[in-house]
This record gives sequence, structure tokens and C-alpha cells, in this order.
Amino acid sequence: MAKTCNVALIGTKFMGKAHSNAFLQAPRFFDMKTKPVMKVIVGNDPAGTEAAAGQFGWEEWSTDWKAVVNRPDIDIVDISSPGNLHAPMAIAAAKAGKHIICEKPLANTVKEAKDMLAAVEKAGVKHMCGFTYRFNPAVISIKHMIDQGDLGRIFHVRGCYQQDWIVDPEFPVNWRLQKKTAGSGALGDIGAHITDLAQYLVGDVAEVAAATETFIKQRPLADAQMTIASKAGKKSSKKGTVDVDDAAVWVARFKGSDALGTFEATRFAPGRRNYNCIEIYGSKGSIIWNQEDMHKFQYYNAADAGDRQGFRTVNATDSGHPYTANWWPPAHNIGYEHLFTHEVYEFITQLGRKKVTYPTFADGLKVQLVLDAIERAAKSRKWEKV
Ligand code: SOE
Repeated sequence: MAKTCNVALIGTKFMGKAHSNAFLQAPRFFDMKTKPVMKVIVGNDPAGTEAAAGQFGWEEWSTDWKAVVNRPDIDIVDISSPGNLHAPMAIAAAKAGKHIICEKPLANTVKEAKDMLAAVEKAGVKHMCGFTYRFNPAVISIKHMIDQGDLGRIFHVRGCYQQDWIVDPEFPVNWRLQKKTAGSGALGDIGAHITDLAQYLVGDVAEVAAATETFIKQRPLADAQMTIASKAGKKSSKKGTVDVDDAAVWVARFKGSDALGTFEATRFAPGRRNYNCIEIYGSKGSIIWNQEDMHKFQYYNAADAGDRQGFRTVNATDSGHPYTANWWPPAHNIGYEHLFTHEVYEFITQLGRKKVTYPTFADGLKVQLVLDAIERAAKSRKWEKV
């Protein structure tokens, strides 16, 4: 294995920042035989991209992603751009023989996701889809408990991802609120996370029935600066149309199991800032976790003696998981940004391996197929197969 690998990151905003921090921190806290070199960051506007390079610690900056993904000195291309650019960027990067990390949802359509998976498989490069929450030690502990049968036969899976950053009707139309750039709304952006978590923890979704809604259909136009993370920017008095869902709800059945799934993805739950929650109820016990309280989960063990039954709080930083051992002593806690660091660490450490343990484009496609079935079901008002 080479001692270093050169990284190109496409994206300078929220995810660009999170991924930059991950490349910076991973070799400082984890023992990595191959260390990332932050070669070049790519963005749209020259001034903003130059500023991001300086602030986040990239050697160079560029506004030409095509030239960058074809540079012979680049080993890894990290795609943190709006969804409509994932497919062209990933396919070009695969053709140029680069390993690829791509933000979720993998693509805006099933066809794009299939083309992306075919391109990376043909090129024989490594590929990761950024389902960040899988890298939370609490989620890893829950996965371990389910795999070893601690919850028994699973009856119910409840996934809900609630945010509230666009409840204000004056919040302007940005790329996430337009079909041509984002593919879908809350469904693809955060519904993708709960779908992946459910499939990772419990099994693949087989069929769904669903409803979606766009509560606010017209919003002010604005410059591109206004995002979930930053409300700074200019609003216009002109209005634009929101043509994606603000919220989606669905029920699901899983392959090879009679468990029932209920799901909700919404940007209209006032007070819920990043409430990514999964509840799993089984014959031997139950588990409840949410990212707003990311270190802990609730565990009910049906085998507990009658005089001490009830949900107990498990602190996942106490479990001695190797991720947390690399950071701080128990309960000194890690945050949202650390999940991206774990992602980058796993991707680079497994570059030489045949079989990888992180979410790949194949997992991204599996989620895309479910999202597609949900959209079909919302239209048809019938159960739709994945
Ligand atoms: C915006 O809803 C967003 O940034 C998502 O795109 C991320 O995937 C999620 O982790 C936080 O919220």
C-alpha cells in the first residue's frame, strides 16, 4: 500500500466542510498506513472555492471538475455536489480509474444509480455511498445486537427522520427544493438515511405504500448561499416553485420477514432539528436510537427480572468500540463530524481489500430502488414492489 493517496473533493458547502474536516482528522486520530493528501477542492465560484481551500486546508482549488477527475495524480474523488451531478461526476471518475466516495442519495434516479454502479464495477475501483450514520458507534452496537439475535424475531421497524429548516415560507428555493437538482425533497435527502439504516439493520424492503406532500409550493428565489447550515444570503421578491416533496410517509414490508415498517421523512416538524430515529421491536427486546442524542440508545430486554423491567439507557461510547477508543475516554463524546472521519478512515484503510465493510454504490442503488417505489406508490395510492 502506498504511504499516501491524493484526494480531490468536489463541493465546498455543508458536506464539503464535513468531508474536508474528515480528511484532515482521520490520520491524526487513527493509525492509517495510507494517509490522505488533501490535493484539490472543486467548486463553482472561484472566490468561494479559493476561500474554502484556504479555510479547510486544501493544497489547490479548481472550478473545473472534469479536468480534476482526469488528473493522473488524483487517487480518490469525493463527490459532495448536488444530486444531479453525482452520475456524470462518478462515471467520469470511474472511467479515469479513481476510487470514489459519493454523498447520498447516490443519484436522482434508479437509472443513474445503476449506471454509476456499472461504471465503478467495470473500472474495478472502490466505491462508497455516504450513509454517514452507519459510522455512529451506537448504530454499530445496535447492528451487532440484532445480528447476534438479541432482539429475537423482529415485529416492527419504525424509521423517522425529521427536520424543520424550511418551515418558514420565506425560506427560499435552493437546490435541495428543486427536482432538476435534488431529484426529490425530504424523501431522497433524509428518507435515504432511514431507508439505508432499516435495510442495514433489518433487511431489504420488498414493497411500500406511501404518501408525499409539498406544504409550501411557492417560495422566494435566492442565491445559492442559503442552506440548512447557513441562512446568510440574498432573497428576491420573485417567487419560485418547489417541485419536490416537503414530507413523505410510507409503510413497508421486508424481504424474507413478516416485520412491518413505518417511516416518515419530513422537513416540517418544528423543534426537530435533526431527529434521525430508528425504533426496532422484537420478541426478545427493543431498541430506540436517535441522532440528536447520538451516543445513547434505549434498550429493553424482555428477559430482565420483573422487578427491573423497562428501557435502560446504553452509552455507546462505553462499549470500547475501536472508533471511540481512538478519540476520547468514555462519555467525553464525539459529534456529527466524527462520523465522516470514520467514513474516510474506513474507505482509505480498505483500499487494498477485496471485500469491504462500508456502504457501497450497491447499497446506494438498493436505497434508490426503495425511493423510486415510494414515489410510485404515492402517485398510484397502491402498494408498489421495490
Ligand atoms: C440536510 O437535510 C442534511 O444535511 C442531509 O443532507 C444530511 O445527509 C444529513 O446528515 C443532515 O441534513
